[in-house]
Amino acid sequence: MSAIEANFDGLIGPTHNYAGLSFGNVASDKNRGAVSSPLGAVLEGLGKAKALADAGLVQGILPPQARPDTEYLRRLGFSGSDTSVLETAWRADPVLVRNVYSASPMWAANAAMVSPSADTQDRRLHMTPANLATTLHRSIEGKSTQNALNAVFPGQAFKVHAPLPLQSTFADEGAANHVRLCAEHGEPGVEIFVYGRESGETWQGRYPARQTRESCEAIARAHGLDMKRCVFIRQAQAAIDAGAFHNDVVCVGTLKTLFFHTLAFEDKAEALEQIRQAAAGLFDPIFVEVAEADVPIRDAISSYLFNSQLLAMPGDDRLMLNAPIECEETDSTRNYCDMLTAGNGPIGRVNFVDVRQSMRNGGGPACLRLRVVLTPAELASVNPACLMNDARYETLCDWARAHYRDALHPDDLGDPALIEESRTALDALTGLLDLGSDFYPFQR
Ligand code: SUG
Repeated sequence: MSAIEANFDGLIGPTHNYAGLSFGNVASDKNRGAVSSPLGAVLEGLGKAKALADAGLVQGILPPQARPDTEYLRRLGFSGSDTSVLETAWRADPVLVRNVYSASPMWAANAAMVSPSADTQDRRLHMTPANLATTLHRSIEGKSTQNALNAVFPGQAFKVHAPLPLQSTFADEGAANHVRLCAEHGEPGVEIFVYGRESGETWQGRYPARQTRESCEAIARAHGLDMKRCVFIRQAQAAIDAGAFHNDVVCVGTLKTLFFHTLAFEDKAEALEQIRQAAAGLFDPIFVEVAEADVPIRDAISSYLFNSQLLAMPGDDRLMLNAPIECEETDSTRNYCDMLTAGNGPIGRVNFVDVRQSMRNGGGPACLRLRVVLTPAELASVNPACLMNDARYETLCDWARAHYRDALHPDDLGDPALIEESRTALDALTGLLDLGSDFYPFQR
């Protein structure tokens, strides 16, 4: 068996809600104040993961983080019992409380940048948790992500770094701004880092550029990558202004294929040439470029066509796009998908998947997963309780039904009962995923 590309999905936490926290994320803004369904969301996510496991892909799970993050509120001067910390903070600043309640770690594409061992100097699999410095609610994720990755990927085969310094110069959003192309997963590949801005410049955009060139370069260095095989590309400001707050909203790639919107990169010709050069001697990249006339960027962003999982499915000779169901409901993207699969290009099939609960916060099928290329030996080292199978799926669905609310309004975050509810759920989860009984801060 050679190396495979596994998907680790973020298990959606019990406080999933629509607080409108992400400036520049059109869906998050549009749905601010809507009633969410944490139970519906977690079941959608588990369903997506289970379907890929059933089809023969290796599928893992990353645990949610403890929310509310009461430690964060304590650092801001709130004191007393956890309940009174929450109550006082809610009275003083409900928006702050919404930030520490966000279930945003579900978007595992933002958990880390990952370099497979085939690309690294020391032949270990390197991961750098994202610091998510740009948004308040996500900037609290990095350290806990590091702990989670250590629990899921233990042992010498893996090198889990600390997040980059939590500073605007090193703003980093993880694999959502990273694409790896290769001939075979286990062979050396080309690592493409996409950044929105350089730290020194005065950003003129309508929305924040969340990734800096400096953070990309630091990660490439820390992972011990061969710089000849690394490409640093600037995301188009037009794409960010249209709502592509991560590159994976307008671009996805796997193996030799890069699927992207024509407006994704600031200098497209230069970007493609750099990729060709970095791949020279390894493989010829295949570019599938989607024209504005076929899919206007507006539709690309509302339907999340490029936030699909691009997958080599067992038994298929062409790639499959695991696309949000919104792409079937949008005329331009549905027509484009029909055209794509009728042609003889590298993408031969499109499957539509319903992850609407996450989509309403700007997270499609590709946001929900972290891709990790694993050799057989590395796969054998992964915490087996975090891998999806029939029994685990049933157990996790039962667990969610026992603990999750069916409806949650952002105003419900002021309800002190939610603290205990969410802790009871996560405490039970540590047993199911074999994370140890001191995994979460509230357990220690
Ligand atoms: O960072 N939404 C996330 C969506 C992340 C999508 N990930 C990728 N593209 N890979 C974000 O903007 C919204 C939370 C709220 O508004 O309540 C949020 O954080």
